[in-house]
Amino acid sequence: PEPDDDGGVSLGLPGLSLNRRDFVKAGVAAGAMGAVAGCSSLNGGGGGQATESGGGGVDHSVAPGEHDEYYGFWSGGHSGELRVIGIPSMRELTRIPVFNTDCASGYGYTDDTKQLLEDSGGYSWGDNHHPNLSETDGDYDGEYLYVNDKANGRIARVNLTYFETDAITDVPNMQAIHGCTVLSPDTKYVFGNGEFRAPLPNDGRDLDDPDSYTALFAAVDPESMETQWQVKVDGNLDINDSGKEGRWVIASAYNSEEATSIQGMTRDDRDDVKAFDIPAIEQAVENGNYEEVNGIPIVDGTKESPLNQGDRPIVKYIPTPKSPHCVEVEPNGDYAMVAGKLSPTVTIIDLNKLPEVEDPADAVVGRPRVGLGPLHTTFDGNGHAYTSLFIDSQAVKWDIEAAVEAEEGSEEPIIERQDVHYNPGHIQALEAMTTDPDGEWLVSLNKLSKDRFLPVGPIMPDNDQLIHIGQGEKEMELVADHPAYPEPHDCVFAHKDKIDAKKVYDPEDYEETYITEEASGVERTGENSVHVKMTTKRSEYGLPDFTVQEGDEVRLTTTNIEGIQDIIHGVAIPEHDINYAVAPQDTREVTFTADEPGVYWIYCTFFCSALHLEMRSRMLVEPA
Ligand code: CUK
Ligand code: CUA
Repeated sequence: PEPDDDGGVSLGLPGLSLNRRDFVKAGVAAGAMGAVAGCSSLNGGGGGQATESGGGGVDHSVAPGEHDEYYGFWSGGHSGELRVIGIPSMRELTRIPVFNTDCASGYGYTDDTKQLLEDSGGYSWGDNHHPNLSETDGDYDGEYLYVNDKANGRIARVNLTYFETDAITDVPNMQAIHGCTVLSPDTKYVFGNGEFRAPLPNDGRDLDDPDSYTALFAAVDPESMETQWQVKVDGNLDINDSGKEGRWVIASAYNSEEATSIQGMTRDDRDDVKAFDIPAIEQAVENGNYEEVNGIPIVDGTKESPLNQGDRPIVKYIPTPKSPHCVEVEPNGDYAMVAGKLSPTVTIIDLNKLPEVEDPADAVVGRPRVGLGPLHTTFDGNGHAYTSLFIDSQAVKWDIEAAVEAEEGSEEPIIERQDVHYNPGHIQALEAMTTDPDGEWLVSLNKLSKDRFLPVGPIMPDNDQLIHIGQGEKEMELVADHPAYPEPHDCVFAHKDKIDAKKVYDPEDYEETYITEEASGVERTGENSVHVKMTTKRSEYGLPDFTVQEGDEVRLTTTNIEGIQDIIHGVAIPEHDINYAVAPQDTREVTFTADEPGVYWIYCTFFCSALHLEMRSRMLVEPA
């Protein structure tokens, strides 16, 4: 695109020109977001091109044998998994399968993990976007991570003692959960934003009657993972974040038109961000002001609801420019930042004013103009916000108080612009979601990598860029490119001292029967079922062989009796689609049918010792 006369961006399409001084008209902008994705971009500061070189003065390397300072938890998008990446090295430390199956660990193959996926809907994939760490007193407590599944309306919990998914809940009445956040300062709830509007219940009624579709906001108990209540609202919900005082959860929203097509969804000029007053909603539930659908109390939070007419509405509707994207609450909990997406501004909502103002629009206290396509904002804890610009391909640093002081639409609060690679989505700084962020490093999660890496065929990696920001007093400096398999959306960082990962399982933490060497053996449990128990250690299985009958249902229980960290054994059974890992002191089970007579060599998939290849057992299946 070439700059046009007003310093806007011509998109090379008749009649399409974005004037940076005005809010972008919705219909035009919807096309513009599509049209300029991946194109070079322009801005007042002289070009949002991906920089040619990275890796300036700041060293982010971590020497061999040294540890990173921070854990980074990356969502894996539609890969269904999470990735754990060390900061600042950007080394991938592990992956945590969540909504997908994973043959390296056996997640989705062992009985318990297979059951977990089956009980939450039996889907083979999910689309996770927003990882959240559990909090106590506004700080990460290292207990759990919660993440949404946009595809199937689920929320999963990852246990950070063992770095494994231990619960997935399929939230009733909701098709797509996009925004996901925990209540701060203490994780009393995990909240999910229902993005897609649908009939309630969605059982075949009102198929083509979009006026009767509903979007829901859900509160899930972080321990039981049961849905406690839901709130019905107008428009689609997008992303959410919690204030710091346990009262407000702010959710961005689009499609106030409640249309079903892009033309309809972009007809009007405004949308309404929702501010959920959590204690007021709890009170409504307690007072019985709800209807129950599929066992869940649903409170009416639509604009016209009686619950929104009194002195304390349960949901406040705050007008913003059309189709905003993310909401992030800054560390002090005073302001929520709503990135404009189609508008080149960030709308600042004063959470302290929210309870007082009669007209929720009066809680808007600032609207700095940051550039084209603002999507996400993060914080360094020293009064600065950093907003990603999808279209300009920049990370923009701005002063929060200056933005509140400045006139609406002013560029004055802008301190600095850092060009990043094409089309950043989320942007995240160290511990930015706590009340005390650490600054220092910021990651820009860019959607495209184009020519930044060796070509690997048409499906290219994303490009996550590491940017040094110091404590916010320094200039931003692009330090590293990091390819990412499709498709991370967001990440969250915790200091290493806040996570206490165990290196060996504690059998007490699990209910499974621990198998000792003496207990190894085969027990017939029915006419067509056997229970095979065996241990693993270097370099043998507790049973050198075992015999079952053709057609038997075989329950195979395996305990790794090693007490030493990092000695993992695998149990692979050819032609039975079975392979799983058993970590030290862990017990895992698989159940399968031995339906073909023959000899099957069970072998270990982890290279565990010099005699790893010899670590075998034989399953002998006798013909019926
Ligand atoms: S969304 Cu993907 S870039 Cu799901 Cu947080 Cu904004
Ligand atoms: Cu056990 Cu290889």
